[in-house]
Amino acid sequence: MVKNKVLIAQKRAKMTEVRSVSVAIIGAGAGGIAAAIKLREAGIDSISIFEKENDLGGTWRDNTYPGLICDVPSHLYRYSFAPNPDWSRTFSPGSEIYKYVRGVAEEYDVEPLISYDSEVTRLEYIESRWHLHTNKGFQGEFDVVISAVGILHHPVYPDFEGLDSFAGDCFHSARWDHSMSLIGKRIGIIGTGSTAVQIVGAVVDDVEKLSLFQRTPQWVLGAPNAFYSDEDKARYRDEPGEMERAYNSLARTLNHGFAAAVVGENEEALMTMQAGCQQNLDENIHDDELRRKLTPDYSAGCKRLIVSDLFYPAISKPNAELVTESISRIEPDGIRTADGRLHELDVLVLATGFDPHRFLADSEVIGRDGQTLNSTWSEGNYAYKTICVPGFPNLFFLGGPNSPIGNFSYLLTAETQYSYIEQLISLLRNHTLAEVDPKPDVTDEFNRTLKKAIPKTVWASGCQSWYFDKFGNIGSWPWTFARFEEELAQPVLSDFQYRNC
Ligand code: N01
Repeated sequence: MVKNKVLIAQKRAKMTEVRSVSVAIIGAGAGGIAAAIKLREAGIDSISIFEKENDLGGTWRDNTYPGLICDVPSHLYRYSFAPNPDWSRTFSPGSEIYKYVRGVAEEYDVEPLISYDSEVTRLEYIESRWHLHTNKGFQGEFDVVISAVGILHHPVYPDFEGLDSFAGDCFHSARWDHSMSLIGKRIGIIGTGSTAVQIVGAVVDDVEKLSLFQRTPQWVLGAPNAFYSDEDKARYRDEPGEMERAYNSLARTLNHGFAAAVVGENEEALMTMQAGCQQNLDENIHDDELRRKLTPDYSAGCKRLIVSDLFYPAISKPNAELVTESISRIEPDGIRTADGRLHELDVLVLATGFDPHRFLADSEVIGRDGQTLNSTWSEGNYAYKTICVPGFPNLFFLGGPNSPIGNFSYLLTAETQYSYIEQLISLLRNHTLAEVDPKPDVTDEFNRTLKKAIPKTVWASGCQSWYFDKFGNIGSWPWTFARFEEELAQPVLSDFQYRNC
């Protein structure tokens, strides 16, 4: 007891020595919520979260399409400080993850920190402070800004001739219209990424006819999605050590197997993955012509790997059709393909993905010397170790350029990045520094090394994917996840430049 009192007194004394800093977080998704919880835990009280929508949860708020399942195993997809014994299945439904993220935010009382419907339109660095403006007219000053705007967030809309003329219901998969019933309708789905594959599996039995418009076939791993029994959940609840062991075993398999394979560090795992996808295709698609159409001409893992044991059985059903003729235009009654055929539709779903390279592109971000972030990134986004950019002091990114965005847990990535950011923030707090940003030459060297590593990744082995930006750069971490954790364990202080208060 006495010892505790001494410790608390010491902690208080220490707290009074530190400079107080205010932090703005942009985005109330899974990353922003984690940052707020951890900042508070570190003793920072002045935290404001700006969220442009009217709810928290990021991707799990936006995506509500039928069949939405996280392709990262449930027990890996959790905050380290909030393990969850109650996941229902190996891969959790999106609604369950939304509930989990919301539950954590409520438990840690994060919601009062959030300003909803508040889009950050401008950030300007003036005399060691970020001047932040929102679309609601708010103006405030902060010592630190953390961007947690997410990655798969800006829907990509295809620009087919006549898209606006379609007479039925038409929406992007991330803007699902739940007011509409699919029962007995003719549905067209454009795209064959994870989203489209999950929708196909979920809706095929409800609709009269399903037409899937494929531009490029994808490799699909057929992992079963088993339910956890009540006994499993009770065991995880009663013996947290066991849940931790399950987590560690999954992390080892994913990070050292799959993640090492896609960056060219585990040839055997890559071959196993390829063989697993091929086997899934061979065993579940019995029609030779359909199998030919569904067979990719690139390596498994080149595009982000799809996990589904429902897709092949669903696309083989008599009311489903895989359309591989290219789309000529959209007409009021449906889609006209290059062979002249009109595919009549009542509903058209654009499962055409997201632009993961936008970051803060919609805000005007003006750095220390008056340069904008958009001009700094005019030939492609880059950062020092995914976290920060020279000339933009005290602006830190969760999920920044070249973050690991393969089939990983974004929560783990964001927490790893956060703890690195927290160490930089403590430099500001403990050493009365006004600003910290990475040195330009060190940042250049980091990005030269990164670019050299890209060609040996499977993503660069001959396919097109959302990993590429418009300049042809691959925006993912080209090394192992273990290296990501190592590089972000502790900042190398000599890699940064500082200014005193
Ligand atoms: O998007 P995608 P997604 N004409 O970009 C096609 C994550 N996710 O929403 O391959 C015709 O993968 C495009 O064709 P092509 C997951 O990381 C996570 O499915 O470019 N087709 C492609 O088939 C995933 O990787 C979960 O030739 C057009 C599709 O649209 C990421 O989100 C669940 C076209 C887009 O596929 C994105 O997946 C679901 C056009 N003009 C998704 N434009 C989780 O579990 C695009 N396409 C967390």
